[in-house]
Amino acid sequence: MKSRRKFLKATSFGLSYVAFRPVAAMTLNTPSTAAPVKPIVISTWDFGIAANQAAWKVLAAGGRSLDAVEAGARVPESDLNNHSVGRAGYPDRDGQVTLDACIMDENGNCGAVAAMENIDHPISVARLVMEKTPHVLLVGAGATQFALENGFKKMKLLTPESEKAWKEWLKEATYKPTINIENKLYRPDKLPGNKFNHDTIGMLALDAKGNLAGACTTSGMAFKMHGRVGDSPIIGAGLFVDNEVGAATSTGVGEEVIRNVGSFLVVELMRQGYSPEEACKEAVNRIIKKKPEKAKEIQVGFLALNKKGEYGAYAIQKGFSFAVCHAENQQLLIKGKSNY
Ligand code: SD4
Repeated sequence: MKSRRKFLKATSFGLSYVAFRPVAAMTLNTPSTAAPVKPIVISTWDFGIAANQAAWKVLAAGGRSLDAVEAGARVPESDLNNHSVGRAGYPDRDGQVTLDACIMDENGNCGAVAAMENIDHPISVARLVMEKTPHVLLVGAGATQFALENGFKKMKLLTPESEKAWKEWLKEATYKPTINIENKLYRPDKLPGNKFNHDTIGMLALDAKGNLAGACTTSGMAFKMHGRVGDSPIIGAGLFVDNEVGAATSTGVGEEVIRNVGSFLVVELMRQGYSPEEACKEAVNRIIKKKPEKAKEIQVGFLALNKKGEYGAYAIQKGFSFAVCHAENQQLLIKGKSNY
């Protein structure tokens, strides 16, 4: 009751705040599982706030959660200041920008692209894979070919800023999958949760009809090996949706998420009665338990939404944040709880 009162107070404050200061969001330390609401959209990291706005337009008009998450994920994909999602993402160690994305609807349909080059908006290509092919995942040149055949334009993705960062990295050329190396190398204030932070976006939505969908899109770990694919386009790892139970997504070092089939695990734990936050925490604990020393050096965060509209998150390291958007407050930013 206490936390519900606190939440309501916070959200009504949020409404007026949003009305007068549209560019600023409010950050809360409130428990991340709040009173259930519907429709709702949640997404990883601070920049999820902007992405949520696009998704909200769809949800507020009574639209489908699948359309909402696609619209939302496209926002960071086209943000030229975002170096870990979409067209301005940092390249791999060979200087190639390769993009990964997946999407999943309320009927268990899903589509994905991985290691796709020269095409922006991988989330929309992933949706087309889901809707127009008998397959779930297209990779590399095949994904690019499919996108071109479906009206996408070929474009150079490496921006001058990304190229500069890559050339700087080449001086030492050491790939260390430490906590958001792509940000840490250049600006300490770009660490997770900071206002400059940009990272993989995972987005989950519950529409007015009570249907769930999710999307996840990334340029992957900066300066990865050419051809490396992380968790983000892997159904069950970076994203999973089960319309009977809930949806989950992840961010951080994808290898550890894949090893634990993280998002599927979170959804299955919710099926067993865990709250979204408890389920995310247990998935994080599995990673830590298997590799306690490595876990100290890396970030992985999970975000979950259940069928009732309750949400929660948990990460290995502090600094993980997520954005929440519903009728009462469209710019809520919540500091995720963490093991360390
Ligand atoms: C990956 N999970 O490719 C993504 C990247 C990410 O912080 O979230 N980076 O492993």
